[in-house]
Amino acid sequence: MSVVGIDLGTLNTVIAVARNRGVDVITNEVSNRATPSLVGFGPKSRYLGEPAKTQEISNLKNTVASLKRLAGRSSKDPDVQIEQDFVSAPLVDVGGQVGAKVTYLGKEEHFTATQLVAMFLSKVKVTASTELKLPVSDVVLSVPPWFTDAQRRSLMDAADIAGLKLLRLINDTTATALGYGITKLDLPGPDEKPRRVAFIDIGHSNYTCAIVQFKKGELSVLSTAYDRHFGGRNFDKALIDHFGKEFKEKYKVDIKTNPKALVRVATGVEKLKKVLSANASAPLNIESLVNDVDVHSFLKREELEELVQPLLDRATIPLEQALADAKLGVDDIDVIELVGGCTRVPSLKERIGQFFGKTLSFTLNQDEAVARGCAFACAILSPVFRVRDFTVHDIVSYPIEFTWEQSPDIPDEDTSLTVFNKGNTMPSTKILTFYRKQPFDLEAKYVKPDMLPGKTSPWIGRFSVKGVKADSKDDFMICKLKARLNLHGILNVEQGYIVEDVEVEEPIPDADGEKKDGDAMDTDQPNRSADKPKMRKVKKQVRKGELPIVSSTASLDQAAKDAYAEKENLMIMEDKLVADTENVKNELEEYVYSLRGKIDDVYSEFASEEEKDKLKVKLEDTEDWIYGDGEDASKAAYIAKADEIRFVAGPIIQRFLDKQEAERQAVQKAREE
Ligand code: ATP
Ligand code: K
Ligand code: MG
Repeated sequence: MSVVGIDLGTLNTVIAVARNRGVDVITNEVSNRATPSLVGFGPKSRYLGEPAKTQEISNLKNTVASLKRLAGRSSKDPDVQIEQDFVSAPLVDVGGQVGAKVTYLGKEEHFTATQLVAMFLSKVKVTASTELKLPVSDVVLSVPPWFTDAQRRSLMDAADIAGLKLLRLINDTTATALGYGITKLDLPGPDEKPRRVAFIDIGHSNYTCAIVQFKKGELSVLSTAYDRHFGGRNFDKALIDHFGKEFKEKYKVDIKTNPKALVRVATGVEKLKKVLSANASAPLNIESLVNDVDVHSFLKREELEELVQPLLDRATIPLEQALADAKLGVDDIDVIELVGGCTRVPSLKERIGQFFGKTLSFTLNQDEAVARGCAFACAILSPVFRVRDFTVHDIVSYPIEFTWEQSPDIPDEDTSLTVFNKGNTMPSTKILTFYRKQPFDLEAKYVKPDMLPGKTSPWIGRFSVKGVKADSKDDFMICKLKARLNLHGILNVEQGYIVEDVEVEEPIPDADGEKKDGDAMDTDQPNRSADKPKMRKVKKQVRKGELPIVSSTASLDQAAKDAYAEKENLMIMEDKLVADTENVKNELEEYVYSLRGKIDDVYSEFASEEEKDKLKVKLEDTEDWIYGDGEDASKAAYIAKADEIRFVAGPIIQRFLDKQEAERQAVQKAREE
């Protein structure tokens, strides 16, 4: 069993694995350490990851990007409109959630964002298990700290559909902090001043700053702040607009109305942007952009900075917010660690450096820190691994409240309670108490909808508490509900039970006895005595039975999840058949090619002229077939063709092998004598 961490980035996904020696990043089928976070659809199969990127430009309408940013979002959310600018396939409503409309196997299909993420994760699973030569199940997946309950549940469902066991969804800056802390041997001891680090991650679409406090063996997130729409793609967009205008004037080509040209410019400007991070100026040259028109241009770094001025002006807002939330000043921060591809941009480094008045630190691998942290988190949780103990205290991103209908029997009862506040420790459990004579419902929601991404509904879930009734004396049942914001950052009412107040007798503890039961504080003064323990009467709440709870949340129900998983498995089989067919076809081609080379060479003396002619005709026919009618044949058809050739070539090859064997034996015999 393997231990895998996945940084599902907006642009690239990085997979890391924990091994006994430490954590390594896995390379994919084309030896890249990052895989494009893309899924595409074709007439015969899907394209997942690298092939989706290779096919992208000729398959724009059927290629979906921004997977994680779509997951768990409503199609009506204005944020989805923003995403559509970065996704070439049309986004549509699929049963309330956003999804993509594509043509797959020649048919129009609508897939939900959850399904699309599941498809990509299926590929991640194959990439990891191919490289590790082990089955992959246990994984930890990163998410931005601002992900809501619905977004998190969508990713959890996706992992489930892909057949992965998600041990934890971890906030990405927390993963980075874990990777930083767990490898440091010089963290402050319990009585020393803790080390405070600002982790700043600016990626393709998202900017997060987390202030984290370290002591030996533990980390505590003090605050996280973010700009949800700040990253490399905003730089790219500004550059595309700039060159789009320029090319329209200079070359009379309009990239806005030509999707392929637009993608080629997008690829060009991303490269140019990277060159400008290391150089004062850079060229942009694209051949035959539209109708054989070659375009040439050039940009200085200052010009880029002017183009993204509005963005740069926002660059320190998350930093101010993070410090304010942590109630700290810049001087309280000991180290500023930068990760994410976009922190390579000099103007951003400059602004962040100026803000803190300190040298910035780049000791983590900017592209791999999140994935590595996820692998450490997975190792901590996995039973197959022993790692150094390291405790992670994360925090709640948005305040959460429960609301309920007033009990007809308790007229002055409150009808809502904020149970988790922003900045509270996560995971966290709260026990709620209700006095009721009948079943009742609770609803959980985010207290401040304005804090949520886009126009996210604040609703989290409805929890129906069953089995409540008046007791034998027509009194209330005392109902206790266990609400938990769990390791993944989602809210559940995990358990319900009833308690009764009863009087019990218990020994009176010694005056210097350490333990007194909290519930029993209001009892008689303890009586001191040297010999046998004196008893006292205390009122205690004893558990009297379970209360069934029926939950409805943004998670898919089991039947829907099973149906998606079944569909996913069918698509995997379809992809596999296409890949196998392609392999068998390639083998046939190679077989023809190699026999043609050998028939007048090493096999020549083992075949009669008639046999040679027959084989040559067969090879030629087969080749014609492969490039003609057999271009797109079935796996079985390719195998049958190979068998036909083998029927003719087999005896010849056998004679050749027999001769080789005879020679080998002769040599051996000569040696033995
Ligand atoms: P996110 O974290 O927002 O979900 P991600 O994790 O996929 O996205 P990263 O891989 O951290 O993003 O960063 C990718 C971005 O960094 C891209 O926009 C890329 O163009 C940009 N980038 C990478 N290298 C450089 C560079 N040298 N100079 C400028 N930008 C760069
Ligand atoms: K990444
Ligand atoms: Mg990232």
